[in-house]
Amino acid sequence: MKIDILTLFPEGFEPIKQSIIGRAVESKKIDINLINIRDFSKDKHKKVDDTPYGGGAGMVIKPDVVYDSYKSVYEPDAKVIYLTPQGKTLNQKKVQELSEYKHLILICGHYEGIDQRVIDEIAPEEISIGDYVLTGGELPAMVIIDAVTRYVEGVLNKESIKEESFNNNLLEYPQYTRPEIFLGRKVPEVLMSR
Ligand code: 21W
Repeated sequence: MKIDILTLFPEGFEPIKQSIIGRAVESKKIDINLINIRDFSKDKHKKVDDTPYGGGAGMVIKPDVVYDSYKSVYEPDAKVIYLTPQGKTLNQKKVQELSEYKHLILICGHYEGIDQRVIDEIAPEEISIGDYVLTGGELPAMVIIDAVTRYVEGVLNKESIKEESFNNNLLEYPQYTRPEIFLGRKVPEVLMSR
């Protein structure tokens, strides 16, 4: 799976190059490509945002820089997603659905967001990771990559994915290992005969 990330803060993505995802990247199961939206500014000061029409606080990312960065990675069968607090909340079903694509393009917003016209043009799917306010779409993009990568062939073994089958997971039970007694607390008797 190829994952392109359009962002103004590509440095923020160092953590995903670790652990389970890092291994997936090394074994070429996942190809993560960071695109700095700022590289597509035609402005001599590399300006990418401007004040909002209608007034209000903050700045809005200009549509043309986002569109040009998108065109640099676009392919007809790519799934394009805009990460925004206004999006539909991510769940395990959506994660599984996204894992079926060969190519994801994740667009990270910041400030007060991206001009809606370019979003309407290129990304009909808007996703949030939950009802709380973050500073941008970078952490949400990493959450999606982490969750999706687990389904990509070979990253996790098929058994652990089956065993997990999220419903099952929601009813997860507490786990115990040795020692049998810890700070005076015994492992539940029902588990001791197994
Ligand atoms: C926070 C962007 C607040 C925009 C005026 C009218 C992506 C996120 C984000 C952010 C606003 C996600 C507006 C859970 C999140 C994200 C930064 C304000 C715009 N201003 N999932 N409308 N939480 N956050 N809204 O914050 O980009 S996915």
